[in-house]
Amino acid sequence: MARKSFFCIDAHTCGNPVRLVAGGGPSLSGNSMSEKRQHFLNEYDWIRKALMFEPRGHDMMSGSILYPPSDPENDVAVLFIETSGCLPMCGHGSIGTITIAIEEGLIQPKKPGIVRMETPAGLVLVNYRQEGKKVISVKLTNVASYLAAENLEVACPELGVLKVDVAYGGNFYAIVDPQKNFQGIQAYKAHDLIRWSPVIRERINQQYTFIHPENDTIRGLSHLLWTGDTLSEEADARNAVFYGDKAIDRSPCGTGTSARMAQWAAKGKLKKGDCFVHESYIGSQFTGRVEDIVEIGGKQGIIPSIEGWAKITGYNQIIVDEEDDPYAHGFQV
Ligand code: PYC
Repeated sequence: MARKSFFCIDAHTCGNPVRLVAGGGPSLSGNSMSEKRQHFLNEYDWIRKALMFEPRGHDMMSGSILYPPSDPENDVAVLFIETSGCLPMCGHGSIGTITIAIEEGLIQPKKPGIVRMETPAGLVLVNYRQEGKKVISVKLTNVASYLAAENLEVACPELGVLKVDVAYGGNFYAIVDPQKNFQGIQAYKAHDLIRWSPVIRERINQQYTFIHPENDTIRGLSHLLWTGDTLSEEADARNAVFYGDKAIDRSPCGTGTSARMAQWAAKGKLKKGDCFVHESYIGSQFTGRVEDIVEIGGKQGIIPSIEGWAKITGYNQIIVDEEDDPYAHGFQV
């Protein structure tokens, strides 16, 4: 059938888009969300491209599809779809997805206020708060996060050689802190970061290999987290997270916040129980917390939590007609 229809519920988490595909998603096989992600990537990636890229989406577009959990103890499984691919884990995507799923009655958690959510990166425990029908906050207790490498040197166009740390928080992040050749995000425009980031990402991936110690389908540096001065006094830190080919996260980025907390914990700047308020490029905030210290792949890591909010923006019946529309599967410029 050439004409496909997807019922999507659109939202944003602290400014960044979340498009939950509530109808029309494909059935996937596999014994875990990680295996189902591989099935999707092999056979259905056109759905991601059609719904995320222009003309139906845009550079920042990000979304999810819900599946029944593989373990009946859990409440739901989530596939993340984005302009950058199918992320193992997405923090802002999870906060938006849970907000939509609860407000719209798409899932019925076994215990009100708690969702056990399977993701390709592992189990994420979600606590949400409601006022009436509205979900007012979502807290994710994320997968184990750790600092993978420190002080890697990479040449950045225009800026020169930069030192970066690489940390995992559900995706691998190169963290660029202010230093001799980089003054901090306040000193540059978003389009400068967007111009430099893919070059740095490619150079780091050519020189170094990052593979998750417990799941080798999670590999490669996908995101950059540039840091700089905060806008508000209550924030501990601010970031501009680059993803895909042209996106700067409008939210403080859940997996990026987890990676940065792991970096700070490894450097002794955060300890168990400490909170960490992370500010996005546009000034929206997530509250993070170091919930626990754990071992992962022979390294000391943390279990971070991230709390934020999301708002539903609309209902969207999206048509993808391969026979009628030359841009049915989207395009990138
Ligand atoms: O919130 O984890 C996140 C995320 C990843 C990419 C964009 N946002």
